[in-house]
Amino acid sequence: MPPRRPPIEFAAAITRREALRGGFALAALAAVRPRRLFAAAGGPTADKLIVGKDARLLVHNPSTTGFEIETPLELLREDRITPTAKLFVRNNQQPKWSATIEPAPAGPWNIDITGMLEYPRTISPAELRQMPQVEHEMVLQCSGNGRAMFSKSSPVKGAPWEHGAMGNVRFKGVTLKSIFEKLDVRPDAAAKFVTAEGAESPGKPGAADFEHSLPLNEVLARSIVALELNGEPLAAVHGGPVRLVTPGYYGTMQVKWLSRLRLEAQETVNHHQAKRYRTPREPMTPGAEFDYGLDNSDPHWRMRIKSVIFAPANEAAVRGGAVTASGVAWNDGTSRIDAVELSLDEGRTWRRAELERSGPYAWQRWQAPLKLPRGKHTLVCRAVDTLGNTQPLDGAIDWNPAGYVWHGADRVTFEVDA
Ligand SMILES: Nc1nc2c(c(=O)[nH]1)N[C@H]1C(S)=C(S)[C@@H](COP(=O)(O)O)O[C@H]1N2
Ligand SMILES: [Mo]
Repeated sequence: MPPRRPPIEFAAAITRREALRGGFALAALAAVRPRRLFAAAGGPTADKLIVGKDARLLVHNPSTTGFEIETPLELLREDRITPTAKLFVRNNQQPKWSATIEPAPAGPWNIDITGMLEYPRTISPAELRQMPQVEHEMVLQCSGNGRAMFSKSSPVKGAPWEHGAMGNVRFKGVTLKSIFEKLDVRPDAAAKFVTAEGAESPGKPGAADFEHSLPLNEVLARSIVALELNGEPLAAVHGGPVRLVTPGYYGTMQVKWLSRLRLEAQETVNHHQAKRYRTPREPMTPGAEFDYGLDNSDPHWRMRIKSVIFAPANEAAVRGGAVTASGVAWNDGTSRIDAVELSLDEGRTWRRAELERSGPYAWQRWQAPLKLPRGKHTLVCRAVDTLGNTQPLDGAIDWNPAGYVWHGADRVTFEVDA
């Protein structure tokens, strides 16, 4: 077990008067009294662990064998593109030199392409830099994001991420398709998966090395080998010099420090692919156990449709009756987000929020003016896409032992003062 963070001591809560005097960055956010105030007291802050990270990030796990660091909603909602300094970090294992948002140190690097092809190929970041580049604005989200919500029905294992194991970023690089064309890679007909390996070793001796398999057809349609993040050379902590990036897929599949791609007929039986980062196909009773196999569970490939409320903040006190609710919604990019729907009566009636359109893999930002009487209110939010995918009102129906792929309708409770 990785060391868990010490119990949180909350910083003194900001009073409403102080917040108003300071003036929140977003005028729409009349909400104050955030439920949680940034990093745990006592342990090292994110800027001490990773050069260039924001000190206000929430450190779930400071272990140098695998950081788990979350972006509090209060920070996440400030930007359309999440700045690299604020982006969450989730490592199962990590190279020693990677604890910085600066680029990876210069030095020899190769990506080998092996497995089911006539003979192995190799390509370097320098060669990739000479090739045509594409850029995707996209959600990067850990499949454990929202895990804390499952624990309300029955405890789950893993870091208690709230909504901040995600960000909306820009990755730029070379498509896998063009790399295969340039190197004349012709996978055997029986090759159905690409297994991606990072260059780093497990943090603990004997532990399984991190790797993941993705469907070959999707990789050829979507994936890039990324060289840049948010317009800069790819930050070392986020996988620099090169990362396999498949827009619309969960974060765990976005393999950092990419060193090898294996063409294979089956998903790898590696622990991280076969026993972790999967969800049972059939609904479970909360609290029950599950023996993961390749054919009774699904790997965390395409993201499920989801929306999150950024304002009002949960448990906020909101001044006056006119409140602008806002947030984001996204899916796996296969179909368009058709609507973001809001309810103030626990799902009996819904109204549509206004959507600001962005690229297929990016957050679609939404907002809605609400006129509300004094008193306590609960706002529920769900997204619907053109394929008819939506979010369950009670996300706990997807309960699973490791608390993965939460996508329940989001919900905040707040108080309107006169
Ligand atoms: N090589 C490597 N790639 C990795 C990981 C890792 O431990 N090693 N962790 C994965 C997981 S579980 C997630 S959620 C994302 C997190 O990406 P970030 O740290 O850049 O935000 O990276 C993924 N890629
Ligand atoms: Mo993850």
